[in-house]
Amino acid sequence: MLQESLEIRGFRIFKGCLDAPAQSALLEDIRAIVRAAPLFSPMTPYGKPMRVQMTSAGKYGWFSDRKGYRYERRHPDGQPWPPIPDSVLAMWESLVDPNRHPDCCLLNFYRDNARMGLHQDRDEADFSWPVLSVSLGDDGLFRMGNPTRGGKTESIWLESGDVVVMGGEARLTYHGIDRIRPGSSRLLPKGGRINLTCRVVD
Ligand code: MD3
Ligand code: FE
Repeated sequence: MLQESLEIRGFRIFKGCLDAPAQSALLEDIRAIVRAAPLFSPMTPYGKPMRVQMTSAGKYGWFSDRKGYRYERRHPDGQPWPPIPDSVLAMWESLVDPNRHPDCCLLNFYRDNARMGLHQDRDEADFSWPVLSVSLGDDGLFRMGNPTRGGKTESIWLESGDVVVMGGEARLTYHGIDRIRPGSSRLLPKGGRINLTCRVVD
């Protein structure tokens, strides 16, 4: 695991952190999660399904419906979420904190036309904990804004194997994925982009 990083607006970006074998191994762990806890399209509080499909591992999973955004202890099918893979915990231990594990590993899956609008992540109790993100598959155009809505933004392409740590000033920064670049990676046989984020929730 490469640990050289660049920093933009408090986002620590580790380009090419995972090599091809590590990406393939992580993908197998993700397939096991999706078998245990199938992907679903959360409903926004406005009643529209999100374009990104999701599932989670860990004590909590992120969920959304007409009642709002929140963390739940169970998948919508009623089962507890599967455990966070050791490979992911090892990355958290070396890049974030060896003494406190994340409560949730949220898995986002982007098909060709999926995107995620600018938003803040604020359903967690303690924003002093960073969020760790791992990208796999097709490139995604990641946009970073400001701690309040509006203002200038900066974008970078996140590629398969890139890792980002959002702590400090970056933790409450508006961010999103404008689009993916279909066909840019051969990791996923049918294409698409996976992003995994680890969060401390409680
Ligand atoms: C900045 N995911 O799951 S990862 C999300 O690529 C999310 O799927 C995007 O935004 C994705 O909430 C971006 C980078 C990221 C993740 C969480 C953050 C940036 C963040 C939380 C706080 C601040
Ligand atoms: Fe987010």
